[in-house]
Amino acid sequence: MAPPPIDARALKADYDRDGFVIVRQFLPQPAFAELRVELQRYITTVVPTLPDTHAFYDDKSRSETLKQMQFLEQDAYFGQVVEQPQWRDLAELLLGDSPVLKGCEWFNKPAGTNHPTPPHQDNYYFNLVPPHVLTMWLALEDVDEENGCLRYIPGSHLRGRRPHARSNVLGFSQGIADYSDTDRSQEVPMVIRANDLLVHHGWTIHRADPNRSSNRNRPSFGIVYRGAKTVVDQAAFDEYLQSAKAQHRGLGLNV
Ligand SMILES: O=C(O)CCC(=O)C(=O)O
Repeated sequence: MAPPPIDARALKADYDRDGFVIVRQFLPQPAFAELRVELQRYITTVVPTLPDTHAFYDDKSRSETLKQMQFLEQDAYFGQVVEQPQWRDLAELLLGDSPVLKGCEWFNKPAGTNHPTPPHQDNYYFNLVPPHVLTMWLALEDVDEENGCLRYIPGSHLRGRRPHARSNVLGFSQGIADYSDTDRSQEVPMVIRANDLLVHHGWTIHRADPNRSSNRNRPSFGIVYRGAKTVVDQAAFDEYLQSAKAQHRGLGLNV
């Protein structure tokens, strides 16, 4: 079945107001099925050859606990996915600028692991000015509160940067330092189906609980685009990198 047409004007208005949007059944079914097959190919044949910083496990001795992959765009298949108009046109609409690839990732919460996503803002990691950067997060399975859906705070992208501190969660080195009960009361859980797409702004506060289900993984495919007019605040970025490296060393990774 073809995906429903996108109402561009309404989507942009929602994104500007809330700092996130949901696009239901984003990819045509054959493209979605192919993406899942290619991810499985990558996990089976490429991940075993990668350095520690490209693929993170909850427990490296158990391959089923793979929880995050970065730099997927270096693979020929995913390198062409990130160039497809399906993704880039939506990014351009929401950014209001020409999209430049920032990275392509895979996030999982394997069933039976205790892997929370700390509350954070992506642009705390990226340090882009102006903050015209977004993350597209495609659910590869159904996602709900039990298996660790994302939770957004609507409108938080309009209130700028929050203080972050180093977290102990591999893959998410920084979390909001003063996250409060008021913040929690404003969260909206993103309960979505496989092939639904979330897009969030670089300042949108989000987090996720661990996967509390017994047998349902929570894999997702992510692409980050920045606007062509953005530049990196180098001093802030260097500070972030030092902190991320210190975290990796503390967690025993080869960096
Ligand atoms: O998948 C998750 O739990 C976190 C993903 C995330 O934080 C992001 O894509 O910015």
